[in-house]
Amino acid sequence: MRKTLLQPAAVFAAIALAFCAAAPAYAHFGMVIPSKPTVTDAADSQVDFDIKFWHPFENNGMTLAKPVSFKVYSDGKATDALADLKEKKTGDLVTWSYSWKAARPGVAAFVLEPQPYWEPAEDKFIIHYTKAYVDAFGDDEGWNEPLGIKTEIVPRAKPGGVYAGNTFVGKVLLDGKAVPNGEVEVEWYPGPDRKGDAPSESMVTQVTLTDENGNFAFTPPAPGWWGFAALNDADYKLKSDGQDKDVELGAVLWVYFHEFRPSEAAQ
Ligand SMILES: [Cu+2]
Repeated sequence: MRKTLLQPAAVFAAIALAFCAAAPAYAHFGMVIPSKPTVTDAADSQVDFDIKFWHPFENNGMTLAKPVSFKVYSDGKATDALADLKEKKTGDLVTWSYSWKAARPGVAAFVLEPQPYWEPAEDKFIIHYTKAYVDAFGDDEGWNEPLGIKTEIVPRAKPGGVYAGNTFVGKVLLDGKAVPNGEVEVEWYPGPDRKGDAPSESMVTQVTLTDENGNFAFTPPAPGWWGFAALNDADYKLKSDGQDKDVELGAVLWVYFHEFRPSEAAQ
């Protein structure tokens, strides 16, 4: 019994390794990572973004083809900044960068819509609508409004103001409607030059579920960037080699959790 269970898994792993650059069990995440989550100083108002399709905890990934769109939402309007994205290489993979300057107080949301990514190992396409927020000059209002994208995580805790050990709460929307009992994958991103170390594969990608109202809660144990990926099947198919294939729609949100060091202010 056990043997027959193991064999398909081994075959799956071999196939996955052939297509996916790294360990196959690890989850894919769209990534939009600002160089800082909050701008406080006009002399230091430039924010540089690292944009990629990745296995964050393992810190390796896939090539990200030229996105469908990259939008900046601020002051109630969306601006397409796709033309300002710069292609770069991370190892031998294509990733992207983007630079933005905070010009006035307010919260800006940055949203990547990638091209569908065909993942043979999972026999489906993956599209991760990926979002991050940056708040500037003390105005941190408006982060709890849906942006109206295909699928998104709407924060229910201020994304620019959470410490490691705080509970983050988000609401998952698909086509504007709450997703009850939906899966949300969670991964830590150790940073550009590090990779995480977990006791087992099941600890690389943590998983939580939304409640009947589409809300989920998660409490990161450590500071840094944490990604939340709410995954749902699209109500349409895309063709690979003439065959209809499932499409995974991900609503991905990246949130920075600060280290809690209250004594520093007193020093
Ligand atoms: Cu992969």
